[in-house]
Amino acid sequence: MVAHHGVAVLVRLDSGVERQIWLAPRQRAVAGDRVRVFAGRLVVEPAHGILRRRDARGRDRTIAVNLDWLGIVVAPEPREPPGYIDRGFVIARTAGIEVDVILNKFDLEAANPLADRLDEIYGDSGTVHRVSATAGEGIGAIAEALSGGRLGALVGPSGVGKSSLLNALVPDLSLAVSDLNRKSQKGRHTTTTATLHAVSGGGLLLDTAGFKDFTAVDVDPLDVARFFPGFEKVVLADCRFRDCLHRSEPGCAVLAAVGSGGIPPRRYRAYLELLDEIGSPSRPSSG
Ligand SMILES: Nc1nc2c(ncn2[C@@H]2O[C@H](COP(=O)(O)OP(=O)(O)OP(=O)(O)O)[C@@H](O)[C@H]2O)c(=O)[nH]1
Ligand SMILES: [Mg+2]
Ligand SMILES: [Zn+2]
Repeated sequence: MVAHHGVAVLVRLDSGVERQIWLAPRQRAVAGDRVRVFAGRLVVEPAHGILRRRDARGRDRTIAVNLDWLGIVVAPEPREPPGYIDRGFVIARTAGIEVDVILNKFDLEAANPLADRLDEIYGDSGTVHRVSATAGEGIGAIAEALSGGRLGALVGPSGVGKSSLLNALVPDLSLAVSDLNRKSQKGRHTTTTATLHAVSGGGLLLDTAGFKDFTAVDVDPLDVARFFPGFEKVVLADCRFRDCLHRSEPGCAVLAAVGSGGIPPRRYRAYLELLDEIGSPSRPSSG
């Protein structure tokens, strides 16, 4: 399924032709769903790689399904909220989705030091792509990450350039793009609905509406302990307890790595913050 239009959805048939199909009452479908069309009706097949988040109002939202890959897009301007990338990694990995970080607007001067910092933090967890949608630099690597018919999505705060990247990747595509708000330097929530596009090399890539609250759904503390980015250096099997949360357990390999400088204290503090938040899901999100 390619796009959602409220009471109807746009479906791409095997022939490549796109067709609008009415949804049955209470029927649900999201971009990325594999569907069959039978007598003018939609049959939605079971999905894997389900990416969800909780929005500022506490509602659970499905961003996309059947994802093999997630590109978390950030930029020197506007900067993402603290912990955004960490949450993205944990949420996606828990759902079995591979993650890369995409630093867009690499043409801006502030991008260089930011790229080095991102590499330092996330270099062991995924690729940190340095790209510029407007200069057309580095974007081929995004298509490559999807080669072999993989399905991916770009997510990130409003204004980092997700739609601009798709426009650069897909010939003849002209998704709406807007300048940042001059006062706040934030995005304007230009994209309001996810859309799916074929990129060169055979992959499929979703543009999504920007959001700042990447709050986890279906993630428990043990998922955070397993999937927090940067803990790959530590062999988690080395923790004495299989369900170690790396707080104060004896024989914890993560604590040992923090002690010996293998994991920076800042990263460990970020981990504890996310762990506390996941452990108390009733706390209202600050948005
Ligand atoms: N300098 C620079 N500006 C860029 C680049 N890519 C995008 N922009 C600008 O960033 C602004 C926002 O781009 P969009 O593509 O609309 O951002 P988005 O992430 O799709 O935003 P939402 O749809 O609101 O989530 C526009 O003014 C773009 O021209 C880039 O590589 N370099
Ligand atoms: Mg957009
Ligand atoms: Zn441990």
